Amino acid sequence: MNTTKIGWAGLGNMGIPMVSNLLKAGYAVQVFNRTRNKEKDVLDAGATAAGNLSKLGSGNDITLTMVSDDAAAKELFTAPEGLLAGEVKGKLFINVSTVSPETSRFLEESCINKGAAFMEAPVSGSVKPAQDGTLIILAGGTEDAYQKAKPLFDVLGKLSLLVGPVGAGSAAKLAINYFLGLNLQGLAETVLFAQANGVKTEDMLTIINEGACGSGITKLKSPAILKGEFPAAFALKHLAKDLRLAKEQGLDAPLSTPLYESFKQAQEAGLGDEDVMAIYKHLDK
Ligand code: NA7
Repeated sequence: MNTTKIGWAGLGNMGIPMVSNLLKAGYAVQVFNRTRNKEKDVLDAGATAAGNLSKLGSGNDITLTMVSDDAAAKELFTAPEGLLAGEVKGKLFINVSTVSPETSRFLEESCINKGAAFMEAPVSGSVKPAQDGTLIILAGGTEDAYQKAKPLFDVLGKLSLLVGPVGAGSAAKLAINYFLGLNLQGLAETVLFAQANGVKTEDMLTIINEGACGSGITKLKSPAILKGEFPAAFALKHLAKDLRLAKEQGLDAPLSTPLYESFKQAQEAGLGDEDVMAIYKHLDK
């Protein structure tokens, strides 16, 4: 059993497999999720329940957060009964959700004001890499915080990089998710174009995946296109959010606006809770 006490807030699609891996690695993990019944799986796997955020923050050495967006992360940290409400001097907080660099710096300042340390560590990879412990972790913060967090990152991911101070990890995450969006949109448009000209979807996907244009993401998402089923590994609404954040962060490239509009429209059309690859379904009209 590892003696560092770990707290975890946010048990969605990503939080649950990540906590499961920490438990398997021998960490004592205390958890809290807003919708309490979603704690069940990890409690069954050996986690304990904090009951509220304040206890979670003050009762553990390192507390990680994995929630939907900027507003949720801010609320977790700064609500009157939030993570920082109790005595947290000397504790380390790590936000692994994707938020803007500005929100990350706000969270850092909130922690420092309470005598605690903060690190951002958004992850690249969705549910399968989270289950397999093969995420890529894009850390932003001090070397000291990184060294404390590294043993956890080694459990959760296949690679972690300290890319700079708080804000840099979030910027790197927005950049890689822009690239992800371009890939998904490109894959969908390409297959639909071929299909409209009489090429079977299966054949077009084989041409892509067996050639130089094939990649981890095209191979991963091909089965969903073939089945026409898009259960969320990474919900489309989250990528729409990341593309918006990238634009707000200054991304003004020829494809950035149409790409964001495409995912935004797909979300507005009701596909937000399906997988990012449901962009194919949206374009297939
Ligand atoms: P999910 O599966 O949509 O889970 C979102 C989690 O965030 C879930 O635990 C939610 O709690 C929690 N949440 C959302 N809003 C709040 C507020 N306001 N307060 C507390 N908790 C909240 O997302 P994923 O796990 O796939 O992804 C999370 C992050 O990774 C995100 O940054 C993505 O961009 C990538 P609930 O169960 O609804 O009570």
